[in-house]
Amino acid sequence: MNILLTGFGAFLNNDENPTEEIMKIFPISIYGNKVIKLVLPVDFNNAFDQVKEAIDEFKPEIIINFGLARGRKAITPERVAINVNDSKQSDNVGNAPQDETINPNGLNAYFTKLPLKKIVEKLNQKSIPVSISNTAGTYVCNNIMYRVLEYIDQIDLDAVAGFVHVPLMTEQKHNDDEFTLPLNTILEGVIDIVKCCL
Ligand code: PCA
Repeated sequence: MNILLTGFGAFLNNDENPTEEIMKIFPISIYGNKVIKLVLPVDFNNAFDQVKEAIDEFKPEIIINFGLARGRKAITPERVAINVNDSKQSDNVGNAPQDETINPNGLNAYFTKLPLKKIVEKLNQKSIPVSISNTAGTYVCNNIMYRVLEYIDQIDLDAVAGFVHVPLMTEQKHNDDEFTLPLNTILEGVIDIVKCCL
């Protein structure tokens, strides 16, 4: 089967994005399954295009999108994406939508298709900080989560799909009081998350 994983590039005050680093080092296959890896631009209007192309080409059975949530103290699989674009700060090309919908004709929200409890149990066993998040925010990550779940619903693709936020990585520029995890720990968590979906 094909597995599609995505991360994001740098944005706002984050010079680096651990999810971009994860895409660089994640293996290209896992238990014989092909892994397709993309790094998406932090751009409300264009981030989804590459994901859509990859979904159309590879018809992945697992799709997991990753992003950085600075300030979080754990790896946080998201429960729900809402039909809202609302951001105080601009994306990388200057969009700062206010109280907009992602799709004016779309559903209010989509729930993740990731096995949340199984993921929490598995990462807990390894003592990797993990907790379920009930909001993916209203910035570009929520947008991607919503659009992926909406799209696979529209094309009737039976995929295990969802979004996971990760904390800052220790290797990137951060203040002393900010929570971080070493890149290797984040990688281990991400590998376990993919395994939970197989
Ligand atoms: N995090 C942002 C967008 C890109 C990223 O890695 C977010 O949480 O929306």
